[in-house]
Amino acid sequence: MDRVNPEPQAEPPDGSAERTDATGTPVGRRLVLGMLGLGAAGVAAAPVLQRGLESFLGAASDKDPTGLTGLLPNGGGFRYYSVAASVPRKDSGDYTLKIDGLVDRPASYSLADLRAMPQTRIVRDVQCVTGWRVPETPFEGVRLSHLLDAAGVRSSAGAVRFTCFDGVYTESLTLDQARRADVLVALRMQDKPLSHSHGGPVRLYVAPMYFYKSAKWLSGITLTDDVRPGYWERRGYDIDAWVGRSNGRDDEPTT
Ligand SMILES: Nc1nc2c(c(=O)[nH]1)N[C@H]1C(S)=C(S)[C@@H](COP(=O)(O)O)O[C@H]1N2
Ligand SMILES: [Mo]
Repeated sequence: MDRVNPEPQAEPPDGSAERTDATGTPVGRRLVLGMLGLGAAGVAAAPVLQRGLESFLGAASDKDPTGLTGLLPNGGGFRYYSVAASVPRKDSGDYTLKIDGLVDRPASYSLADLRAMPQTRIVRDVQCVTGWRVPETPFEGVRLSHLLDAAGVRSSAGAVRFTCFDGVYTESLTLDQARRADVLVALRMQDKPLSHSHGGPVRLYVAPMYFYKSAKWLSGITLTDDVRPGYWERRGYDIDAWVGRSNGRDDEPTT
């Protein structure tokens, strides 16, 4: 039997989608109706319209708790997801990645620093928990384990917390998960530098888990004692988000 998974981007379980605007119209509903009106023309003109819609969403609300930007196409079968209404653009001039918390050597890396480190390329299917999938997508970047080793993780650390320069999104992994060879601090996707909409210049890439673990616009890596649930995990999603084995799929037949 098909299990209907909750759609985090459409209706966060915290009820924030039910906010109303000044006229009493639920904000989420109003935006959905507006966007449906775009039809085929909206899809064809997506790259341009997307920016317009992002600023429209930004005007409608400070943040975008409805996550409706997730309905926007992002090219090549991807959807654009951001829980923040607008995200600053960063490039080699102003990007920094900090590592701190329970480490002996806190560090701050520029994009050039990260590019100078050994790069690993991984090709897997991207899988969003809401059902869409993009087969065989190459990601390339620095193994997270490399950065953890450089920082000198203290024995009291048990987890890693990730923060983003959108100012809202967070993610987390256990230390064991974070040390896996298929977890990257990614600088490239589909053999190109990561674009802004895909979380550039640097995003997390957690190959064996649903794509919500792959935090975009990564700016901070903090070693903590225990796992701190991330943005979607505080809203009901599994922390251990193994593809095919989490978020309600654990009890399904494995045949
Ligand atoms: N900072 C940030 N990272 C995020 C998200 C987000 O809203 N903000 N959404 C997650 C989800 S649910 C998915 S499916 C992917 C979408 O990545 P894409 O926009 O490159 O398709 O990013 C993940 N990382
Ligand atoms: Mo997702």
